[in-house]
Order: sequence, then C-alpha cells, then structure tokens
Amino acid sequence: MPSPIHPAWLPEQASTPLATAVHVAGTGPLVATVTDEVRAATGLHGGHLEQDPGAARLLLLTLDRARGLAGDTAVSRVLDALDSGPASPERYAVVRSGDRTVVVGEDDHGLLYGTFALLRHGAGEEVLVRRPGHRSRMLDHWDNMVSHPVMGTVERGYAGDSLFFSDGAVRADLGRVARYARLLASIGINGVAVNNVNVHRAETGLLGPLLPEVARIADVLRPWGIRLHLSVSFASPIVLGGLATADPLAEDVVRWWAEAAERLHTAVPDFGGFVVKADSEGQPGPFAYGRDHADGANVLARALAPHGGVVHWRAFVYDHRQDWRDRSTDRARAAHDHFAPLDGRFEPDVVLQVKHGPIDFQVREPVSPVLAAVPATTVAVELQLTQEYTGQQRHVCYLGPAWSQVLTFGLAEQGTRPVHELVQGGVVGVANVGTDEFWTGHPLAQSNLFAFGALAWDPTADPDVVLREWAGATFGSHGDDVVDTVCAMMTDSWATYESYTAPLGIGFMVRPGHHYGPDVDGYEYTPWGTYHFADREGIGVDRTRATGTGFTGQYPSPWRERYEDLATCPDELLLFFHHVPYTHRLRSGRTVVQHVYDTHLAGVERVEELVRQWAALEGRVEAGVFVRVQERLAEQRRSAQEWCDQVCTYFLRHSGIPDEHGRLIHP
Ligand code: GCV
Repeated sequence: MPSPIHPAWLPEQASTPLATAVHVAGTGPLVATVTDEVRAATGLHGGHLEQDPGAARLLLLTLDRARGLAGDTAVSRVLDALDSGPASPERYAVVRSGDRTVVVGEDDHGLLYGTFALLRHGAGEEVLVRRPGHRSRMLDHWDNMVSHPVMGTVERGYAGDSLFFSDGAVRADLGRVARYARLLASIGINGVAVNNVNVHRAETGLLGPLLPEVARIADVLRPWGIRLHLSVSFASPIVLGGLATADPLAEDVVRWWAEAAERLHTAVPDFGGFVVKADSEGQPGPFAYGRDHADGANVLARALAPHGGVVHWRAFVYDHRQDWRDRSTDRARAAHDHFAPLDGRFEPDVVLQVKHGPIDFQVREPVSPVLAAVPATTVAVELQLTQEYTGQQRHVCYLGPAWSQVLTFGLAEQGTRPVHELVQGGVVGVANVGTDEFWTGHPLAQSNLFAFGALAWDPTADPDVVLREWAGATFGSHGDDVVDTVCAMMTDSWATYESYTAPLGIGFMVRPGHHYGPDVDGYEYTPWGTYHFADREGIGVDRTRATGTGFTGQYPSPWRERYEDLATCPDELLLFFHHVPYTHRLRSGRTVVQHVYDTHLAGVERVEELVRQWAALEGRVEAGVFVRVQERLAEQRRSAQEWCDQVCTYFLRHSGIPDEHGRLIHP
C-alpha cells in the first residue's frame, strides 16, 4: 500500500465555504481547471454550477467575459478597479459585493490564481487587485533519470525519489505530478524545469527519442498554467546528434539546435525553454571551443526564438580545480569576472540565472554583485529550496526571511534599487520535493515551497505573514494555538541554524561531498575554492581591494566601500570579507571568539526549546506529522550539539582563548 500523500497547505477544510451558485466563464485552457476546482469546492459545501450569470452568487470570469457583464454592479466595481491600474498578464481582482462575489482574471492564468486566492482567503468588500512582481516564477528540479550512485534520483534531494523519473524513464503514473502541479498553481508557480542541470547521458535523450515522454509531463503541468523547461547539455549535438563538435559557431551545430527546438515545439507547443549549466563542475561548455558564454547561450536562444521559450543560462561558473595554496584566486569573484564583460552581448531571450550569493547557497552570503553588473542583460535570481547547506530537511529552517532579505536588498543605484527590481528574468528556485509522503521529507519544510511561491509573486511580502498564512492553511483546523506554536518555532529558525553552524558569513565548514554536519577543515585543503584560512591569530577571507582578492570592488557603491572597511562591514558578513584576529571586537561589543561561543551554545538551547514546543503539540496535530517532525527534531538536536562542539573546540584550540563565562568548551 503506498503511503497517503499529505495535502500540504490545501487540505479540504482550508478552503473557504462556497455554498453558492457559481458561474465560470472565460477563454483559455485553464478555465476548465478553475471549473473543476470550484466544482470540488462547491460540491463540498453544497453549491452548484450556474449557467446564468445573473442568477450566480459567485462569478469567476476572465477579463474579456467580464467586460460583457459590465452592467452587473459587482462586476463593474471590479472592472473599475482593474481599469484604474496598469494592465498586466496574470493579474486578478476579487471582491464581495452584497451577497455576490466576483473574481476576474486578466487572462486565464489570472483567473486560476484569483480562484485559489478566493478559496484560501475568501473575499472582502474592498476590491483586491493583485499582480505578480515577476513574470517568471520557476522551479528547477535537480532530478536524474537514472539513480546516481551517490546523489540518487534527485541531486541534493532530501525528500525521496524523483516525482518525474524512475529507472531511466518518465514515470508511467504521473498522478503525483498532477497533485504537485496543483500545489504549485495555488502559489503562482508558472514554470518547472524537470531535470538536473548536471545532465547525464540518459537525460540527453529527453531532447530526442524521449520527447513523447517529455510531452506527457508537459500535458500534466499545462492545465495548471505551468510550462515545462528542460536542462540540456551543451554537448548534446555530439552526444545525441553524433556531430564531431558542439562549437556554437559551427554551422552544423547551429542547425542541430534549430532542429532540436523545432522538434520540441512540435511535441510541446508551449515549451518553456532550456536551462544550461556550462563550463561548470565538469559540465561541457563553449570554453572548449575558445568561445565565450554569450556565443554559447545565443545559439540556443536563436534556435528557440521562432517558437518562443527562453534560455536560462547559469552564471554559476567557477574553477573547481583550484589550488588552495594560491590565495589570489577567489571563487566569489568568478561569476562577475566571467559575465560582466559579456553584458549587452546576449540575445533578448537569454536569461542569466544568478545564484543569490557569490559562492553557493550558504546560510549567509552577501548578495551576488552580478545581479547589478549586467544592466543590459535579463537576469534571474536563483534561490535554493532544497536545504543542501541549511540542514537537509532534517533541521527546521524556514528560509522566507533569508530570501526576503535578498529580494529587498538595495543593491544598485546607491543602495536604492532592490534586487527584485533588477531581476526582470524572474525568480528561480531549486525544488525541495520528492516522492516522500510529506512532499518535503520534513513536513515543516513545506513552508519553504509555499514561501518561495509567495515571494516570487510578491517579493515585498513580509516573510512572517507568509509563514502565518502557510501555517494557518496547513494546521489551522487544529486550532489557533497550534498555528501560533508552529510559527513561534519557525520564525527564527534560519537565524537559529546560522547560530550553531558556520559563523559570521564564513560558510562551508560542512562535511565534504554530502554537505551534512560539521567538518570545519573539511574543504580547507581541497580544490573547491571554499576556504576559511583559520590560523592561530585569526580567521576569514580577505576579499578587500586593499590587501585581498579585490572582490569588494565588484560591488557598486555604497557596498564596495562598506564591505571594504572593517568599520562598516556588517558583522554577519565579517568573515566573508575580512581576515580578522579572534579578538576582533564586533559591533555587539563581543570578540569574534566570544561571539562564536555565545551563539553556538545559545543555538543548541534554542533547538532544545523547539523540541519542547513541538512535544506540546502531541495529540493536537495529525499523528504521522507529529512523529515525523519529532524524529527530525531529535536529529536536529543531536546535529546542533555536534556543530556546536566542533566549531567551539576549533576556535578554542586555535585561539587559546577560553569562554568568558567559564562554560564547558571541550579543549
Ligand atoms: C547541481 C552545488 C551543488 C551541486 C549542484 C551545483 C549547481 O555545487 O553541490 O550538487 O549541482 O551546486 O548549482 O550546479
């Protein structure tokens, strides 16, 4: 018997009662989905579908249909509100006017999102108009067709196997994908790349013999307004096409990509486009042919151009065969060094996909300077939902606050222009789901999927409000006090994770390979470019222009000056930018070493409190959820202690400075 699948934030009881006569009208394929959704919801609460709009109590309309009903007072209120603002694809408006409720979508996508908004929140008497902050809101799955001996079927996956693939093929039963797509639609996701950016031989076939299988997945995603994207290997013309080269300027290569795009478009008419990791961590790319990344991206973009679709070209390009003895090479610099000089050379349908920080999804990094360095290029920011470096879905770590900080960070124009305005190519997240019965392994990690959707739609949303909304939808039927407890546990969980792991922005310190648990020197003498340079005097990476790698110079003002100067560099990023003595005093007044002791010991105490907070919910939440979270918290408690002990002991041994408060730090 397969385990039941958890409903996440869409349990039946979370929808607003719609005991009413419902009229649905519009154009576009998603209108059928909307009809099914309200039929299910009204069926639950005793309503029915109504042909006559005049007799309906709930009207769900696309804008073109709403215009035909402008004589209706409630509809005309919505039209007035929509007409008083700028038109925007996917926009919707919702209102309750007397005993009638109206939802109007600018298009069928807007109607779908408006319907979910109504089901979740109901309607108020003021017309609520909402439009997405980003046109593209996409999830990248790092799913493999064939199970990798180390990574399994999902690279950095902590929630079971791939939803899409099994044993080298697309799953015969895509029922779970359909449920997933519904969850995604309810939070406004409109694109999914189904396979890993590390493309192996098996996945190359997705562009060729396996196209009908790709089309099957696209057919399941389409009714939910989600376009399918594929990660492709730059070497596909060789591996799949049998050509002698993948040189992007070679005529037969240009032709091969054009034919591949044509085939794709025939099989999947709304194909979203390609995602490419090139010249990075062993993936092939244009450097092999003496070409640059604009040459590489453009050949794919030109192939897609006649059909629509974009190329998400990743900026995650760095030397992973670095010599740790060479202190001048700095992995943080790499993306800017490679891509800033190419600004203005990319085809319009290339989106440069930039990880939010310059290294690799660490618990704390500065915002990547690349996001402000290529104004003539369309840029997307990449976030990581799957908790590779943030506890691997064994630790509670609500990432909404971290992403909110990135999206609202004033990076450009003297600190006045936030990241969310710079990323015209939208927001991309590395997915955190799999075949696990709770979707995300740790049931509370569902919050990260929910928050990604919410912040991709509205990057200015308050992550605490988003958390409460998620907790209310997921646990609301168990009582407000349960929701309060869950929120209280999670609101500072990112800060808690940071407090007992790598301090002050230094990053890594994880076990090499799988990246779980502490190993302070694990990466110190490796080729991966992620070092902390601790010695008996101090720790940190000097990335200043004055004496270090010069990385600070990649930032626009005021950040280049602020990060350069010890006096103005924010404490939480101190060791990212500076090598300082253990006795360096932070703005808090504490020394670096004392900060490490204090935060790590407090972090463990906070996890102990989490264990107690959750224990109080026994019998108040579904038993399966209770047990799973309880098990994960026990592991988080163990792991937090291990982190605390190793990091504190490391600092004690290197500095020789004991804790000011005389607490036990293992010598
Ligand atoms: C998909 C990190 C991860 C890799 C991942 C890579 C990337 O290095 O550890 O597993 O590969 O980022 O984003 O391409």
